[in-house]
Amino acid sequence: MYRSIFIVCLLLCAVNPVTAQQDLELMTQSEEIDLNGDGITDTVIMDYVKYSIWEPGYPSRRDFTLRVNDVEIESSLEPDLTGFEIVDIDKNDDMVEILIPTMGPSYDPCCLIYSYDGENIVETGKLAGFREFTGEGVIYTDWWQGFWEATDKWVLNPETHKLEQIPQEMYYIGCTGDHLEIRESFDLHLNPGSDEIVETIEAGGSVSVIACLAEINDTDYWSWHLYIPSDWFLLRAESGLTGWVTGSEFFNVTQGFGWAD
Ligand SMILES: [Ca+2]
Ligand SMILES: [Ca+2]
Repeated sequence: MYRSIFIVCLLLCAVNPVTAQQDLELMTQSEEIDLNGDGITDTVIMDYVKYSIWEPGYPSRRDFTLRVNDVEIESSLEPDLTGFEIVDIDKNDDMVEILIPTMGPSYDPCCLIYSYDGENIVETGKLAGFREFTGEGVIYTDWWQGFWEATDKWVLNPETHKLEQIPQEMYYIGCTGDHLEIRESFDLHLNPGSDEIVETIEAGGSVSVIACLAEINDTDYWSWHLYIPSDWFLLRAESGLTGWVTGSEFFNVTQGFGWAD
């Protein structure tokens, strides 16, 4: 058994002479700071792997270990990890937080935020998109959705010390639609899911994209994005009327969005 594994490893090395050991750096970042405001300095240590060259088959470049004093957790985040930052979500409380950022695989920033309650490392939040900290317990995020940005508000719950997303009925888009080309006619509906037609958009016409129905639930937020065909979009016709159409229908008959991931 072990001999077989050894032979396979030798073959792999022969196929790929650049070994993981040559290209990865084991990184450690540490900082001494009072995280929970009890007047006692805490020791924060993060271990992660940084690659100068990464190829399929290498160990994960997403995994990290975070230690605060004698408590340790393991987790992962989209590549590439660059260490941690200390942030202060709410300057009115005694705690500061540990933020682990990445720019994601396609310049889509995301981060994990942790706090320390004196005994445990608590996952305070996991945010996608560009972040704006108010310092008053509120973080705004702008998450790129292919041709627009979804803005969310996150509020720190002082009791659980976790970030809670403020629900919205819909996301504002505000795309004027001047550059859009409508190739086939389609209908605008009174409500999402309604059979009642408000207006028909003819081929060659134009629309503005006002908003997108926010169909996000707590458990699905991280994987949610715009391209789910059942999403409903609120459009404004040239006539001035507004109505709803599904993304799958709208995108099928319209060109010019300039999609970018
Ligand atoms: Ca402390
Ligand atoms: Ca604070």
